Amino acid sequence: MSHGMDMCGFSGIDRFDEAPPGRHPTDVLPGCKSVIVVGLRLLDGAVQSNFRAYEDGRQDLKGLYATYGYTTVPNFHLTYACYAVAQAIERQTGHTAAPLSTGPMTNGTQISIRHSAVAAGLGEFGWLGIVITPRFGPRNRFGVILTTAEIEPDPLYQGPKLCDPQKCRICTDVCPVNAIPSCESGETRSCKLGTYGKVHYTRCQIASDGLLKKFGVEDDYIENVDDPSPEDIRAANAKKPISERGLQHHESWHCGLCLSYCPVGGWKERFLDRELSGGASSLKV
Ligand code: B12
Ligand code: SF4
Ligand code: SF4
Repeated sequence: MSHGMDMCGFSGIDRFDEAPPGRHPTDVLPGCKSVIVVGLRLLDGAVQSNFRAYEDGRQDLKGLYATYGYTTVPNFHLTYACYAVAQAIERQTGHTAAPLSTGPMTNGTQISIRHSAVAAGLGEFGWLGIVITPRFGPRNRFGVILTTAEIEPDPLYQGPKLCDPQKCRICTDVCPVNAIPSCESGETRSCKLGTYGKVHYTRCQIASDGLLKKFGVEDDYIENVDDPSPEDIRAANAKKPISERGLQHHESWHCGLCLSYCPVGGWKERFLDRELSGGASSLKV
């Protein structure tokens, strides 16, 4: 927490039984006994730039979300906090500690951070497929440290249920590429840690990576918008001029609308009551 984090939780590796091959904590750090997860809230001031972009037509302001709400600063902030925790563990206990990548800009993926955050008791899966916490809804990002030290685990999140997709379907409705199924469709992913909507990730990339003009880029870079393959996404990203790629290998900050409009975590007080958003009905995309 002294490194600017808002949350921290601990899990034993028994909660990762269902991880796919290669993605279990012990596949990354042999002898791993504990998974530590740190979490960072997103700035309301950064999230609201998505409302400026998609309610007020100010696509030019999206750099604010890209820089302070997504991969640039939050991911590096998490990366440095994970590094500090790992150094402290190795210096003070002699155990091994491996801080993991927090996202694409910090070089790849080792294990599922979403599952780790739920396993460490920080929140539950929201229907939108990412982790929602009582204080910030889905507006948080997480970092993971694996260690051979045995640490007492936190209980799984036991507070009131945060997401009821049968009553709320905001994430499904605001998604501009229909990547989040409706609750009635029965399209889910499920494991012992929870159930959530089966998000169509390559469709999400059409919006997140900004592959169509309506997401504020210069051209329509993709034709197959219904069921793009990972290869279609790669080819579309490769067509973009270097001026549209930002600091990352390719952009992926153009959307985030599901995260921005989810009502959990005081959305009304933070955004509607302060007139930072007119609500999902004001969306123009
Ligand atoms: C690549 C990526 C994307 C890609 C592809 C998504 C995907 N495949 O998950 C795209 C660009 C689409 C994307 C979009 C977004 N992302 Co993203 N993304 C990632 C990243 C870097 C890797 C995901 C991945 O490949 N994981 C590896 C595979 C193995 O894990 P998985 O997909 O989660 O797991 C599946 C299986 O392998 C298996 N599984 C894997 N491990 C385990 C373990 C157990 C115990 C079990 C039971 C099962 C299991 O179950 C899953 C379902 O099949 C993660 C960071 C990370 N390392 O997890 C962030 C991450 C998931 N993204 C994040 C965010 C915020 C977003 C966006 C909101 C960004 C935006 N546009 O503004 C959107 C949300 C879209 C949505 N509604 O889900 C955050 C979520 C934070 C949170 N609150 O939970 C993460 C965790 C980054 C972070 N450091 O915080 N993302
Ligand atoms: S980030 Fe955008 S495109 Fe991706 S699932 Fe969320 S709302 Fe849909
Ligand atoms: S927008 Fe509604 S349905 Fe979607 S995750 Fe948030 S609370 Fe659940």
